[in-house]
Formats: sequence, structure tokens, C-alpha cells
Amino acid sequence: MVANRLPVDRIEMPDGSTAWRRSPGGLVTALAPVMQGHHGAWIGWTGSPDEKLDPFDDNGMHLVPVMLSAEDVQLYYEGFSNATLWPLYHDVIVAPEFHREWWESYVAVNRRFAEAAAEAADDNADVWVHDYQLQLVPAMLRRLRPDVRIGFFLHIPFPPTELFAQMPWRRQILDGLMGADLVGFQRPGAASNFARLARNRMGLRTRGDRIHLPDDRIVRAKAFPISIDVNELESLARQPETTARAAEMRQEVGNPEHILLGVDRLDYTKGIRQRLRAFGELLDEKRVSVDDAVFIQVATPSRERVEQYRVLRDEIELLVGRINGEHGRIGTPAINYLHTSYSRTEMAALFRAADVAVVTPLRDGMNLVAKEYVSTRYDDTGALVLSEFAGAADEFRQAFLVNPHDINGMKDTIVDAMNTDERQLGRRMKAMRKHLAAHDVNVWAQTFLKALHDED
Ligand code: GDG
Repeated sequence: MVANRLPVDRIEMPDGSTAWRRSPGGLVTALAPVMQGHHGAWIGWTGSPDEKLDPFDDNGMHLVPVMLSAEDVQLYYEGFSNATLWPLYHDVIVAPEFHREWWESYVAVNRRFAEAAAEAADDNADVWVHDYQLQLVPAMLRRLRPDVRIGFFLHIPFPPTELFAQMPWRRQILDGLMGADLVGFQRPGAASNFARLARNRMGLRTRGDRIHLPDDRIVRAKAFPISIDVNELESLARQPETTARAAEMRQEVGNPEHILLGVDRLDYTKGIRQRLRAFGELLDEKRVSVDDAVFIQVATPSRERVEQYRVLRDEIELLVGRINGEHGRIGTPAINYLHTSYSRTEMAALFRAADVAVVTPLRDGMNLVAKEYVSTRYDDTGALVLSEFAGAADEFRQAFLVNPHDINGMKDTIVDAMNTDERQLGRRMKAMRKHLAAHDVNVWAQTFLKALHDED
């Protein structure tokens, strides 16, 4: 496995020493058993700059740290990954910045990851490379180790060709990805964007999901929609402590008839502003009142050293302040805004407390929060308002689908979700839960790994 981050977080022990704890999150949960079963190595950064560590074993996995200097973090990670690729691949919601020194750092760091992978992989190993930070690794690794089989999975969207074409280093990125045997995307549309580039920019022949390279090699490009560890969150949600905590949360916000919930990294792709504006206007128009509806917005701190994220935080906090100032009362704010990170158990309780989950990204590869909310609704209650621009919308056709750019449409749909009767909501939720149960993250990982070995 090759990913920007290792699947562990460092924790400080009381005696001042450090230990490692498995990071939360579906990807790690899904892949840890696969890795343990295969004595696999995981190559990635520890998350602290300038730290040189030898490989070590943890939880049955062999972890191989890749060093990033403070300068690499600034240029490769915060720069090229998060201020060039991230906005470009998310439909240019903010303008991507193109800086040659960021690119040079991206190339150098990708080479470091490829070399570490080349060294760690057994003969004829399967190597699975993850995400936009490491798009050059497949070709670099193939040059070093022609014997290994290489899969690549992109967790974020892959943009339409017209947007991708802005990238000054578009050819190098396509060449990098073409080093893989299998390139996986969240949605079929992303795979076709990639195939179209292969035809139009690289002059390659494509047929179905197969791209034919001049050296007779075949690269396959296909959708593998990611999922979550359904049982993990559902069993947390079913615990009596969680039920009690959810009831307590409802009490704490004044026991309103409707609790609406948003949970996102504080990121401009998530449509937080649009959804809060919609809620604010519903209050302005008296279609909703603070007596019967409260919005809880968890905005997890994210990428705080990147300028665009600081600007976004100010904008959202201005908007929350304005709405609360206009519509809140003592002890009853219209929006409970929480710029912090919660434990998994608190998250499960929040999902249980919420009548309506409002998930409105302007663009999102998948969006796991939508799946997590559904996984906690074991009694088929609750409503999911979901953006058409999230990958999850391909699977959750029974959600209350919205276009987050259309504020009026979003207002109507939110009101509709709040007022739909229980039976109707139950039918919708049941259908979504059925889909989710059959498509959890283990199925995703197994399907990808099997496809990596498919010859046809
Ligand atoms: C990228 C793609 C794709 C959030 N706040 C807290 C917390 N979270 C957890 C959520 C969820 C995860 O973080 C966020 O996942 P998303 O999928 O919603 O979004 P990205 O971080 O942008 O992820 C996305 C994903 O990769 C996987 O391929 O779906 O499209 O952008 O699991 O629950 N978790 C805890 N406390 C918080 O405060 N514990």
C-alpha cells in the first residue's frame, strides 16, 4: 500500500514516550485486515515534518515511513496537492495555483515514494497506490520494478477534460497514471473523463474500460465506489450509551421538533456556506422557526495553513454569526456551530440525534458522511438531503437530492425532508440501507484487488 499518510497516528504517552494508534477511518479499517493477511507493507508519511524513522511493525502491518522535510510539506503537500490539484479536480471552485517550484517538489516527493515502494515490494507483488498526492508513482515504480502489478485509486473526482487541460504538467500526470495496470475512480464519469484524455491528448485507442498503450500494455480505467465499515458505526449507534447520549444532545439544544445536521471538514468543496445560507433564508421567510428547528454544523479543522481555508473559515463564521444574531435567542441559537473534531462515539450520537442530515458538497469524490448517517439509522428513521455532485448520489437515489448552487431549490427540498411523513421516510431509508449493506468497504477493497488480477 502506498499512500500519503501511514495508517497510524502518533500518541504521547504519560511518561513522555510516543506510541502509535491505528488512525480512524474506513480506508484503514478496510485495508488493515487485507494487509495483515498478506504480510503487506504500508508506505507513507508519519504526519510530522523532518522526521526520519526506520520501518517498524504495528498491528500486524509493516510500516515504512517516508520522510518529508518542512519544505516538502509546504511545496508538495500544502502547495501542489492542496492548492493546485485539489481545487483543479473539484471543478475549480477556487482558482488552482500553478507554481513551478511546487511541481518540482511534487515530482521529487513522488520519486521518494516510488523508490520506497520499489524497495519494499516482494517479487511480483501487488502494489496499490492511493490518491491525488501520488499520481506519478505508478509510472516511476513500473520503471524501477517491471515485475509488480500496480493499482491506483483516486479518492477525489477526476475533472472534465477542459478543466484538466489547464494543468501545465498534464502530460506528465497522465503518463504517471498510465504506469498502473488498473486506475480506479469513484464514479463512472471520472473514468470516462480519463479515457477521453487518453484518446484526445495521448492519441491512445480505448475500448470499454481498456486503454491500449503503444507497447501493447493495457491500462484499465473503471469506477469502484468506496464505502464505509457499515458494522462498525451501526453497532456503535445501537449501544444504549449512544441512545442516551443522543437524547441528551437533543435536550441540550432545546428538544426541537427537527434537528438538522452537517458534518464536514471545513473545506470549500463541501458547500457549507450554501447550506447555511439556505437555512438562514428559511428563517428569514419564517418557513422555519428556531422554536422547532436547530441546525448543528460540525466543521472539523482542516488544512489551516492553506490561505483559501483561512478565508473560508472567516466567511462561514461571519455567516453563522449573522444568522444567529438575527434569529437566535438567549440559550437558543439557530445554528450550533462547532469548529472542532469529535470522537467516533460522539459522531454516532450526533447522527442518531439528527432528523435530517444535510450533505451538500459542490463536488465530492464520494462523501462518506452520507453513508455514515445511513448506517446509523438502523430503525429506518431520518432523512438524507444529498447533493447530486457527491459520488454517493449515484448509489442513494432515494435521498432528497439537491443542486447546492440552487439555493431556492435547496430550501424547498430541506423543508420537504423536514415534513415528509415517517412511512415515506422509512421506505427511502430502508432502500438506501439495503444498498449500503451489500456494498461496504470490504466489498470495495476485494472488488478492486480482484479486478487488479482480471486478465479480461
Ligand atoms: C476524501 C474525498 C471520499 C469528519 N469530522 C469528524 C470525523 N470526520 C470523518 C467523517 C468521514 C471522514 O471524516 C470524511 O470523509 P468524507 O468522505 O466525507 O470527505 P473527505 O475527507 O474529503 O474524503 C471523499 C473520501 O476521501 C474517501 O474516498 O469519500 O469524497 O474527498 O468518515 O465521519 N470523524 C471524527 N470526528 C470528526 O469530528 N471522528
